[in-house]
Amino acid sequence: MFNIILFGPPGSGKGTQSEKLISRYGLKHLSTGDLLRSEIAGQTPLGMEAKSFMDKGQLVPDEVVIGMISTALEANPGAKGFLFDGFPRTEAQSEALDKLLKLKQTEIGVVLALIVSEEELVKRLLQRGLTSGRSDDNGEEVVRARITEYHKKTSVVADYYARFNKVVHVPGEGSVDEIFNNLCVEIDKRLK
Ligand code: B4P
Repeated sequence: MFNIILFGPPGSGKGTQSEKLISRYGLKHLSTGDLLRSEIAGQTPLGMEAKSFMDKGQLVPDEVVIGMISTALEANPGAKGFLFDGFPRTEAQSEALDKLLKLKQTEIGVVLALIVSEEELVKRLLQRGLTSGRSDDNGEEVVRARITEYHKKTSVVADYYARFNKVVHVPGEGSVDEIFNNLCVEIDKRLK
């Protein structure tokens, strides 16, 4: 089993690259953003709670997303490996993920961290907001709040995995295919 974390600030291209990576490597895609948006669409109690945080550009409480990931791992016993997209986003989520994977006698193989400048992130998210209908892309204030939340709570996740020598930084600006090829080079090195 080979498990990957695709890491980076909001709008760094995690969702975009995940689609390509799961198809190349046959991994199960676990995106907490997608899982939360599907709970919101289904108007579940969890979705309604999550929405109140997401609309303000804030992270959803740890226990909510950890519970969702735990359920998703249990639901996919035969997976060849998992691609975690947008999770973990706090140190508590990182520790919880390590424990959940240990129970499955596996671990994170690599953390691929996409590097994108703040101005490019804001530009991409506002552009997506024109068509996505996503309330968290709707206006510079909420977009900047998400980036601030990333610096306050999420950037430490890279430090956490760096302690185990698992982090590789990959430039996240340029064409989608160019970035994808650079990510594949890093994965292939570790699969050998
Ligand atoms: P997510 O759904 O994870 O999404 P994201 O941060 O917006 O972006 P991503 O990096 O996937 O960007 P994308 O590829 O789409 O999170 C949404 C919210 O959910 C969070 O703010 C939080 O509230 C909540 N949440 C999720 N997980 C959580 C957790 N674990 N704990 C707590 N809360 C959680 O790319 C963005 C745009 O850029 C797209 O329009 C794309 O077309 C464009 N783009 C991509 N690559 C490009 C390139 N190379 N060049 C130009 N444009 C590019």
